[in-house]
Amino acid sequence: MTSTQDPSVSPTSPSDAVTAGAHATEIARSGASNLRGPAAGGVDPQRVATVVGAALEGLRSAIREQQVTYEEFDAFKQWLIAVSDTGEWPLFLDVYLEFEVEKVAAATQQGSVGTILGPFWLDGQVHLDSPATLPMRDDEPGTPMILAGQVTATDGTPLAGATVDIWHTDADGWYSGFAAAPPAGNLRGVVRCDDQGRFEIHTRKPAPYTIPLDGPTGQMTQAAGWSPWRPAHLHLLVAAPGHRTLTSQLFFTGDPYLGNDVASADKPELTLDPQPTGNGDEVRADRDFVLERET
Ligand code: MBD
Ligand code: FE
Repeated sequence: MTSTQDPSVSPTSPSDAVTAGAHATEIARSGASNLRGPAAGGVDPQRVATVVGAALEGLRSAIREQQVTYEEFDAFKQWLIAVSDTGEWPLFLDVYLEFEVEKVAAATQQGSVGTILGPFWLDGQVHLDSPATLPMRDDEPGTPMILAGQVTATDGTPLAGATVDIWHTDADGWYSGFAAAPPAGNLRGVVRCDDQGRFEIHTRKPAPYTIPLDGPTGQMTQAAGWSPWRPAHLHLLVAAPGHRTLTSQLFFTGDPYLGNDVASADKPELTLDPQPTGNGDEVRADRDFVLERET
């Protein structure tokens, strides 16, 4: 890591790509964010040759087709170095490639549709019993929102031991742990479902999110004229003993960035349409999850 930031400490500048990047890099380096199973341990040389060979051939064919110049090749080198220097590999990889890996994984999975994890999950958050209110500031901005539902197995059996690990931005688009404004643990928690697998989570509606614009991932995105925005989303890990953990996100009807997610992670099945509860400006969305039995 080239940054001198201590990754265990929240960054102090909210839009600082380097501090957010350093933290995400440290988590990825430790393997803590590998939630879909341990590394295969030992890489098959034939697989290396096949996959790395195909990836390199993709780049070589871009050079041939686009007649890439030395000037462009040198700019590419400098950009790659900047991605390392800012710790943005997790951000870049999760924004531009993870959705394709998720599609490969999803093709052999049963139960609820999921999507990518992204770079901002944190381990070790507070455990709460349902109904739960996520940790938040006294004056937490945004529309009060309830997410409620039930976790079942593919045969319909309620999963009593289920947990819903949830994390999302505040109403200004900042993630706790990666930006200065929200305190540690803000709008993050692991909610234990009741004996019928039911959960009810009280939080605030998140805001659309732009990837950091002061780092190489955002700068490349803008240089290409692409949108750096993600639609507002809740991140979820839905887990139960003996079942495959579902990694998902939930989006909101009417969001201006739906269908134009820089991370290509939004899916029609994942859209919520929260309705007023009549309690002030509070809204509520209901969503059930189905988990596949582990084989
Ligand atoms: C995010 O908030 C996110 O969820 C992903 C996948 C990539 C960048 C920022
Ligand atoms: Fe996110």
